[in-house]
Parts: sequence; C-alpha cells; structure tokens
Amino acid sequence: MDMRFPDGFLWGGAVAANQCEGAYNEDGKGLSIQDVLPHGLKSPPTEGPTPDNMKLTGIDFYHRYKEDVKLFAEMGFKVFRTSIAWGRIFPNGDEETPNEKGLQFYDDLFDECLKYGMEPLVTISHYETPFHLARKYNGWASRKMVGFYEKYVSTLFSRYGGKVKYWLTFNEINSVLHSPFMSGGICTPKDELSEQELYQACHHELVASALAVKLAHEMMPQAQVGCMILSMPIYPLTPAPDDVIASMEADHKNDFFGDVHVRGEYPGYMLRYFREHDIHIHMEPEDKEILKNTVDFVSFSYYMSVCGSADPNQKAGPGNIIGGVPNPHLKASEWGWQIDPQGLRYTLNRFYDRYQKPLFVVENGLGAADRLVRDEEGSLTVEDDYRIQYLNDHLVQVREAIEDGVPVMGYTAWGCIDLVSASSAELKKRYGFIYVDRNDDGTGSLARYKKRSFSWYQEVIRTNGENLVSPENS
Ligand code: BGP
Repeated sequence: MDMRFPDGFLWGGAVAANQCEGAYNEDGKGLSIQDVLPHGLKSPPTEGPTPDNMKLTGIDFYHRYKEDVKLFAEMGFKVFRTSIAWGRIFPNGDEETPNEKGLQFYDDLFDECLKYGMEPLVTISHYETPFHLARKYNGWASRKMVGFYEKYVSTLFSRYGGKVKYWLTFNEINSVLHSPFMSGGICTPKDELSEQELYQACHHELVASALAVKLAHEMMPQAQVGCMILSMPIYPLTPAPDDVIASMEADHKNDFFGDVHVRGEYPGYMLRYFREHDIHIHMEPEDKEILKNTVDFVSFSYYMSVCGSADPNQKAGPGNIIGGVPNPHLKASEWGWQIDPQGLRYTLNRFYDRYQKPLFVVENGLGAADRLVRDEEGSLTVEDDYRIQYLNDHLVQVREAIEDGVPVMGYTAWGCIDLVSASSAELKKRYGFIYVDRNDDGTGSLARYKKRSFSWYQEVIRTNGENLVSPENS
C-alpha cells in the first residue's frame, strides 16, 4: 500500500489547557475543578488548591507558548488542538461579563498558531468546569449549566470566529458516566449518584452541545463543529452469543453520545434502557428541536481496546477512564493500557459505517516514563523508539482506514509536548515529542528538549506519511 496520506490531511498535536498552561490564578482566572484534583482520578477533590497539584503550574505553557508553538511549527504541524480554560473567560462561570485578560491570552495564542499557518482546533470544555459551578450548582447535574455554557460559547464564537475554524464541544463527552466530577463537575460522589441523575446530566451536556452547534452555524458559517468521543472498541471476549451481546450493550453506552450528536435524537436502545431502569429524562419542550442541530464531523480519542464479557467474574483491567476485560492477545503500556493499533482502523471503519461523517483522530499516543540522556553530539534527548513504534503502527492503521474509504480529516498526537496526566496528575507519564524538564516533586528547569520522535514526526508530516513503515514492509 502506498503510505502517502491524502493532500490537505491535517497533521498535528493536541493538549488541554488544564494539563499544560499552569498560571492557575493569573490574570483573573478562577479556580477550575482541576485545581482541586491533585491526584487526578486516584483520590477525591481537595477543598482548595494544594502545593502537590502539578496542574497549578503545569509546564508553564501560559508563559512559554511562543517557544512551544515555534517547536510545533518546526515539526510542520498543520493543526494544533488545545482547549480554552473556561475559568479564564468566566472565572466563576456564572457572571455577566467575561474576563478581558483571559480572552486576550487565547487571541495571542491563536495568532501565534496562525502566524505559522497552523489551524487551531479548539475544545470548548476539556475537563475544566469552573469550580464555582461545580460547588454551587453541582455541575452538569443542573440544567442551569446549559445557560452558562451557551453564554461562554457565544462569547468564544464572537471573539474568535475569525481565527478558529474547527471546534469541539466537550472532550470525551461519554466519560461523564464514569468520572462525573472530572468530566462534568458533579460534586456528588459517584457511588451516591443515581443513574437517573447521571443520564439527566448527559442530557444537559447533549443539549448544550447541540446549542453550541446551532450558535456556531449561525455566527460562523465557515466553522465546523465536532463532537468528541472517548472511543474504546469492545471486542467480545469469546464468540459466545452472551459475550457478543454484553459487548454490544457496553458499546451502546458509548455509542449513545455519538448517535445523538449525529442523528439528532435518542436511539431506541437507550430509550429501552431508560424504560427498563426506571430512568425518566426531564426534557424542556424545545430540547427535541435543539438536538436536531447535528455535528459536522466526529472526533475521538483512541488509546486502546478492551474485551466485553457476560461473566461477572471477569475483572476489568486499567484503561483510559473506562476500563474493560483485558485482551489475552495484546501487550500493555507501562500504565497497563493495552496496545492495539488495528483497533484504530476498526474504530474508524465502525464510526464511518455508523455516521457517514468526516472523522478526526484528535488523541492518540503512548504515555511512558521517558529518560533524558545525552546523544552523540552531547545534546540532551530521549531515545523514545517505543513511542515511534507505537505512533507508526497506529498511523499505518489510519492509512488502512483511508484505503477502506473512510474520510479522515486529520490526526493530532496527544500530549505533543509533555504535560500533566489527566487520570493520575503525574508528569512522569509523558506523551510528547518534546521533553519538559519537570518532575512530580516540582523540581526541574522547565527547559524543553527534542526527543528522537520529534524529527521522526517532522518527517512523517514532511513526506505526508510516506516514511511510515507498514508491517508488510518491515
Ligand atoms: C484522555 C483525555 C486527555 C488525556 C489522555 C491521556 O482521556 O482527554 O486529557 O490526558 O486521555 O490520559 P492520561 O493523561 O490519563 O494518560
């Protein structure tokens, strides 16, 4: 197979504001839920910011973004995915007027990207609900959030409409079912939340997302808006029909979100689930109409696949927020996430079969404990051949999916510069092409060093994929 990707393919990298910016209380920013989550999903939120929270200072992207964007440009990025910290724009989330200094920061950041011909791809809400909205309203459990979000997005669209063409409404929207606080700012502890409350919160987010699409289309006719799904294909652990059905039903819990975003209404399997579990979604009269504002493209994160089983004795292994039964055929990363490049081709085909919409791979990568060493010329670097291998193998599968006829808009490698992990809030779990000298004890100079994967990815972009090695040629 010719490895060249289609002309215009959007190569790039992705980050999220809360995992890299730092400057958690500068220029009027309000606290976000991340500022009280020093250990990610490993322990509950604290009362306020604590010094062991690496996200408070992150990798200081807030002050160093020019240097970092220049490095992205050197790799040849056509697109850079980042998120806007809601609390920089509306510090509490429910005030009347936005914070000008916060707005200015993103103006400057987007200008810097555009200077190099790099399209910003902006996640409107990436695990960063203003803390005040979480505490006062219980986050997305409250319908009030729809109005606050609507105001926030209309502020963004009127300010950045001329600069940003690609928008994503909620990062990994389906994760709210699994991590209600981090994903939805819902303070009620997960084991005390009923399914009724959880699915009602999902409804609020889905309505808010559709309103954002509506507003975007009205305010920025040239813009394209996507949903963003945490994708994790669920293979039946065995061919037993019970396992196949258990896997299908587990898939439905994720598919539900894409189905509403693309089809504009609740799917039948979900209505059945609600009926059978005594869940009654409260809808305002206008909601059904609002949901008909469907997305222009579907974006997703992909790190791993899992297995589904009807056997309750099968234990779930670690994974990206959602775990699942480990696959006996796959190896895992240092953090126990199983590596399955072909799952990416499978996912792309599955989404396209289901939606017939353009697809965007907006997160994929390998978290590893990199080691800084001196190369032959004496420069500090990381010899991350394992990352090159991972990314190569996944990109080959993207190319396979394109060959299958799937329209893929682009690919943004997750954590293109090292940043703080979402699930564990560690800096040790690194994804970048660029190493950042910062450690979990807060030490480090914050200096940036190019890893071996830096020049490799630069070459992938320069050759439009031609240097990728498919298994048949290796
Ligand atoms: C996704 C999130 C990201 C990101 C990534 C890697 O769930 O959208 O924010 O961090 O996973 O996960 P982690 O940081 O836990 O390794």
